[in-house]
Amino acid sequence: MSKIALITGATSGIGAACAHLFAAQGYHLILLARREERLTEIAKHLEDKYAIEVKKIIADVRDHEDLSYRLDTLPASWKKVNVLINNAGLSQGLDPIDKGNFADWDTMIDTNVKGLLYTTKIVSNWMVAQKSGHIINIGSIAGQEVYPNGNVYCATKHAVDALNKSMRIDLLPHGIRVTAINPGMVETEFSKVRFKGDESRAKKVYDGLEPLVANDIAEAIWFAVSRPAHVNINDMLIMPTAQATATIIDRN
Ligand code: NDP
Ligand code: 8X3
Repeated sequence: MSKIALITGATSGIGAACAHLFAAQGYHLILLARREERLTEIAKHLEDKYAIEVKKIIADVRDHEDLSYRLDTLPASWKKVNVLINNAGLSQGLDPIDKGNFADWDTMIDTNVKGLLYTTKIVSNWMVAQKSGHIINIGSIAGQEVYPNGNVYCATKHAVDALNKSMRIDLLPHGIRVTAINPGMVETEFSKVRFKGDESRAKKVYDGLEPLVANDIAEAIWFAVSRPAHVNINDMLIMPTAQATATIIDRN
């Protein structure tokens, strides 16, 4: 069997772009997300276009029992995962700490931190057994800086940065590569999700600048993955040219 990539959050944005790019490179894919119809559509399109095989996992990364069950019951040949892309994640709301919403905080922490941990624990066991693999953790500029009202989302991405560094240490004896990819503004469904479906507020985030597109990040991930086996890219911070920091943006 050729190489296998497992991508979480594959129904949209960066995860969907990675699915396309890795399929084009001949990888078989395990695609994971909650929206079944979309995942089925993407899987079928990639199988038809690239003559690869796709396993769909309809799952919520927050539910570790269900996640473990679905991943553990994959056939043994599908557990020979070469690349795990820990991409599923989201922001909910943009409020000062005193106005924050408990449910939003739980959703972000449970998805961005705990979901990433659950997936990593399961898949890194497979990688340890085969003594190889590459884990890509999608962090953010929000994991390098904080910005007004970003509080809990920024905290989750700082946690991803810490976990990326920790994984690199813990998995070192097993020949597993670990890379954080930290994007600035990428126009995906991210802002629509953050503002809970408010499309006009989401659109304003990208007003007057050329943001990154999901494929820019997929290409950076592919660069890291396609280095020779003795090379590990520890992290990459990738910004739109018009964005210097989380908050310093050149808008026309
Ligand atoms: P999108 O909203 O376009 O995609 C998010 C993906 O995550 C979807 O496929 C969604 O699928 C999946 N997802 C969300 N929650 C869960 C869950 N509980 N279980 C399984 N899958 C889930 O956003 P992006 O592509 O922009 O986001 C991808 C990653 O990139 C995130 O970690 C985000 O924090 C990070 N990022 C984004 C930036 C940006 O500006 N866009 C910048 C820096 C980092 P479904 O709803 O079907 O489950
Ligand atoms: C997403 C980028 O700047 O909205 O991680 O936090 S930002």
